[in-house]
Amino acid sequence: MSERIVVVGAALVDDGRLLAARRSAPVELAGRWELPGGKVEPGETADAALVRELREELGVDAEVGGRVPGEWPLKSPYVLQVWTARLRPGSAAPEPLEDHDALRWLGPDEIWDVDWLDQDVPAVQRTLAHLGPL
Ligand code: 9L3
Ligand code: MG
Repeated sequence: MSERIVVVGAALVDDGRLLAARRSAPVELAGRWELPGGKVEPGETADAALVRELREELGVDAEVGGRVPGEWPLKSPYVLQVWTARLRPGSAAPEPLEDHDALRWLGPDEIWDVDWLDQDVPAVQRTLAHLGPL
């Protein structure tokens, strides 16, 4: 009943920029920006889920680093956790293959130029504090 389901989001950093993805679905979230990712499936580890989600959503081959401390409530029963990630050498460039209709690589001065989902705002703040200079 009170089981929570973890949604993993990627702080995917490349060349000093953070990837933001604009959701195209569901309609109440469409147009808002997020750290890409999704639900951890039963029996799956968080980092395996993130690698899978980034492959499915963006077509990339990613390597997951460490977890950003903290957890942010989403619509019950979901909670958001964030992990750092990088593109593996030879990975394709990210493309919005499902659930997104635009991607942006945000430089340090551009992080707040996009309309992040409400729940992603504190997660992005904590991520930046955790990472230090991009
Ligand atoms: N969500 C919020 N911020 C994020 C992510 C990856 C997801 N950075 C929310 C949106 C959905 C739910 O979590 O309500 C499940 O995400 P998905 O599986 O639809 O990506
Ligand atoms: Mg998703």
